[in-house]
Amino acid sequence: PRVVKASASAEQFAPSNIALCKYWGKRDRELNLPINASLSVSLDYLGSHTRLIPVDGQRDEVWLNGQQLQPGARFSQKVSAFIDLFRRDQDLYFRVETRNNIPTAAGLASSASGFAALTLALNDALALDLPPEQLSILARMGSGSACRSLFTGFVQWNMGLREDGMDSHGIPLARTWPGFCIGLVEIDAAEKATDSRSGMQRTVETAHLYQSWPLQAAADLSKLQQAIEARDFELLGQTAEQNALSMHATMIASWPPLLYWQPESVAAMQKVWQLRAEGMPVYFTMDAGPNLKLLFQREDRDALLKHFPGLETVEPFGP
Ligand code: 2P0
Repeated sequence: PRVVKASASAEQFAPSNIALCKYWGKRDRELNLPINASLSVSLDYLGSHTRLIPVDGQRDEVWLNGQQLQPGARFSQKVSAFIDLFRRDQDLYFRVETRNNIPTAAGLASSASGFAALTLALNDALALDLPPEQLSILARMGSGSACRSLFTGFVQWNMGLREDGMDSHGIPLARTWPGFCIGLVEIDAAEKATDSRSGMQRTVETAHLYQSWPLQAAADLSKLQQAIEARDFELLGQTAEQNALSMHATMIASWPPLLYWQPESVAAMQKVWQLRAEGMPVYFTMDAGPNLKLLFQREDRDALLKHFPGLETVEPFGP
């Protein structure tokens, strides 16, 4: 982007997002260009608030949920490297304060909302005035899935064909779905041992099963588009659940094997299958962590809460 010397404080929010068709595998690791297109739904009020304050020092200060991180911490380095894209060779440093109202690094995509909010805040602090698609491209370079968190509702991330990545960004699918619910089943909020970045790399490099993933993702993407267009909840749920399990199958087939599930994750999946057998249309999706995200409709919320007490529910399109 065009860099302006003057900088000001800024504060922005971006939502987390849950992919219904997952991003798993890169064709370019520097630019975060995906091997497959993905489709997500943004989580309304759940996400990251990021504040930027210019500082006089010679490095950025990164704060996460009220605590200052060591300059060598992984998140701190990712944030500074990302701000380098904006500062280039200028002496322009920030105190970056990020607050997530979702558990950090528990497979609830806090890096997506974090880099999206940081991109929006940098756009303000540096008075860049960039259009949403360009902000989405920049956010993608911080964390791939962040390009989807620039928008609300259903969002598609096209893989793009260009080598420079200028056609690989989020696009909002202007479709609403009142009563569509996402429930967060927290199995374990602890930071995971293998982050998505190295997990997907390992899968691409070592799992023969990964060969089938782009085909699965392409087929699922068109089914999801159809389901959203027709508000066909069963088609949406089935497709999202099969997509998530297919992604996890490629991870399990990697070497060393990559399994994010815990015994409680499997128990929760079996509970969902049992409820479905009893006639309740509820489905799940899972990311690079042990937690489940349930997909269901508002009319089933009370019944579902009996089986998943304390379930945090988000209605991305309202009741
Ligand atoms: C997704 N995930 O589509 C998939 C499903 C995790 C599982 O996008 O290396 O943190 O920063 O581009 O975006 C998480 O991957 O990875 C992710 P990088 P990112 O939501």
